[in-house]
Amino acid sequence: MRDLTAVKAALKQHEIELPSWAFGNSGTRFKVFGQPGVPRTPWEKTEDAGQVHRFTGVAPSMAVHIPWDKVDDYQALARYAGDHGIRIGTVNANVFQDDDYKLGSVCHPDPRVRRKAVAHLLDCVDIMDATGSRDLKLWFADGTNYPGQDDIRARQDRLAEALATVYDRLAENQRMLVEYKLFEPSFYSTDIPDWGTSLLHCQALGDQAQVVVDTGHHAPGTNIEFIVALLLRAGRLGGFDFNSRFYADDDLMVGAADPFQLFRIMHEVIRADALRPAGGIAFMLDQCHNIEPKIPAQIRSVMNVQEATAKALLIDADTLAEAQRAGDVLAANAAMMDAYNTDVRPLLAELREESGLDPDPVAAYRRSGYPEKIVADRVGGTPASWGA
Ligand code: RM4
Ligand code: MN
Repeated sequence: MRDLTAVKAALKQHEIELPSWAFGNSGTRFKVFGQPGVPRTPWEKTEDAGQVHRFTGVAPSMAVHIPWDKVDDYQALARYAGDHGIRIGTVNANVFQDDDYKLGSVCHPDPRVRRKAVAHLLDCVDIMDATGSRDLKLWFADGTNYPGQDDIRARQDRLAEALATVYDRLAENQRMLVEYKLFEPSFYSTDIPDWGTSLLHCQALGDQAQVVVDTGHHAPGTNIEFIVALLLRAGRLGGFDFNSRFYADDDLMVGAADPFQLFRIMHEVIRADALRPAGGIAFMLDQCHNIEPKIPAQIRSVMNVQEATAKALLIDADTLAEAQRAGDVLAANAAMMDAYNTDVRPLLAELREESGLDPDPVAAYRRSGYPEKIVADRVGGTPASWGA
């Protein structure tokens, strides 16, 4: 068992980034069920993200998605975030929701469409300059549905060229996070389907290009912590998009489907001493709350990450290493399981009280009056939605 003061200190500095889109309405391709009180603007999303930070104390930034969060004045948005106790985090580019992108964006066979996509990515870097954001997150819906539809190698060449153009535009303190996803919306070939493809591109670009691991973007049964360990070892893990999956890219609350997997991932992060902000890992949520209320779902998600992290911090590293050296399979596994089976909720409640927070963030939010206030205030206008 590790020193509890050290465990608490590590948890206090662990930061989790919220996605602006989690506060808007979302659904499947079958139906979006609207909820009352949903933000209509990026400003209102910022207010809601501020609430999550207010009750958890560890979610001081909100990622934006462009153009969903398009505003006239990004410096003003950054100031507004500051007024609500948070900052604007990662800028997510969106080159998948325009008719032009039917056959892809940066990999599209038509150079005109590629230029348009690259121009958007460069605009996103301008936004980063205005908001003071460190990271540009790139996820491409590019791929093909049918064998022969396009040339796989040529698409990689186009991708490399576009990435290099954007990489050259980054300032020294800015990074490019390259995300991968196994399939969807393309079903035959995806241009960045896995961490290997992402890593190859990042290595060709330079140190400011890093891989981002979205936990929902793998085949069932994939050992994600192995990928995390390898990327950390190579100094190429830029961050996470945390969420849970049962089947595909479900975007459910992190730690809901497989809290043990989250624990194993956090163990690799801690093993690499990458939990602290200086470790350079962006711990982001990438989720949609289709049927559950959004702000408490974000609070719950942050708590789920904290719980998995606390358990991983409780692993007795010396006992584990000793058992591994001795080849004692059962003792090594027991060192992991003892930590995992510890109820860390009292420890986290104590930690929150020490930081002047309510020990039960969801209950405190429910009592705060904010849920009723947004329902009463946010009448009229168009509720924000995934894709708007
Ligand atoms: C993608 C990917 C991106 C996210 C969008 C909404 O599947 O996970 O990170 O921004 O969805
Ligand atoms: Mn993602």
